[in-house]
Amino acid sequence: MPDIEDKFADFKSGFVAIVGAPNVGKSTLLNQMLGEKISITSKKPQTTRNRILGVLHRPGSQLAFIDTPGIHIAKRPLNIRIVETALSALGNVDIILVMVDVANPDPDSEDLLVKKLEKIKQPVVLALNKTDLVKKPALLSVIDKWAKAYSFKAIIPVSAILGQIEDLIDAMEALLPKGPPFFPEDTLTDMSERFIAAEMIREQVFRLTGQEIPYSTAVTIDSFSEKKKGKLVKIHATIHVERTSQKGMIIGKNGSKLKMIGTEARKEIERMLGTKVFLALFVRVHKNWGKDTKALRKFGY
Ligand SMILES: Nc1nc2c(ncn2[C@@H]2O[C@H](COP(=O)(O)OP(=O)(O)O)[C@@H](O)[C@H]2O)c(=O)[nH]1
Ligand SMILES: [Mg+2]
Repeated sequence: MPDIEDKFADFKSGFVAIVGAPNVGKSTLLNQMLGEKISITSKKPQTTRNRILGVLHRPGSQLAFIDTPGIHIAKRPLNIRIVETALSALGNVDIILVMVDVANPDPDSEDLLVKKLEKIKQPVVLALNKTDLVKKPALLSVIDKWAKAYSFKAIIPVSAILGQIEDLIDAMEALLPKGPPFFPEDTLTDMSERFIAAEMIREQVFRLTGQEIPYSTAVTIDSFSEKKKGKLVKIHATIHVERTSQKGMIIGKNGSKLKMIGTEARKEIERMLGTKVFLALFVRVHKNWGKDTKALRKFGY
């Protein structure tokens, strides 16, 4: 029998950090690469707050992606924590994937990013996302601009939403170091279903509420019943807001907003678990939790 070293003699594996400004499509790309939703997305910036791991298994290689919160100039303690989380992902990876939105350039975030890249030793690949929104000549001038800004190993136009991402995956695979896989073949992520369920609730708050509400929201899972064949999974969760006025806005007229958030989140959770779910949502005011370091820890940031 061949021993394990023989079996993986030609195997390639490594970690890839996905970084970029808020809202460029990092989480959308990760979900598309994995063919499954593990990272929440929305039209609003700063949806992702934690480090999200997703593992892509290919015949001769394994790519472990770390989806990061967007890098931006932060002032609030919550946002400072979020940017620290994004930057700390850069140190221990094999490849850095930088993503920009070609339809909505963000010079401030992009300058900050290029400055951070100057200190980096690992290979950096640039993904130019949302090519579905721009015409070819505009894209060519964007490619030209970026080629001058930094010595990327590859610059690849993609459309994460349309799944036009194969060239990008190939480019990253080519840069992987040799080595056996880090994760078993059936591992998609290291996050618990409990954590992803809380994220799916937070995603609907991001999508269905306006103004500052999404940024004042944290979600905790209070109970999560065991998955048993033929049985409903029962989940109790709390949406924490920073002010009493926000509680009313989450609940909505006659509870209509909260009901919508619950229904949409439940559908996503059912898809993830592959079973029917009963989801009960509560709303609680935790005054200014985003400025309270103890609360940040309690909510997982
Ligand atoms: N048109 C277009 N929209 C995209 C594409 N990729 C992502 N989006 C949208 O951009 C928004 C932000 O995406 P998200 O993945 O949350 O960005 P992140 O903050 O970088 O993780 C969402 O509304 C996505 O549907 C793309 O390739 N084309
Ligand atoms: Mg994201």
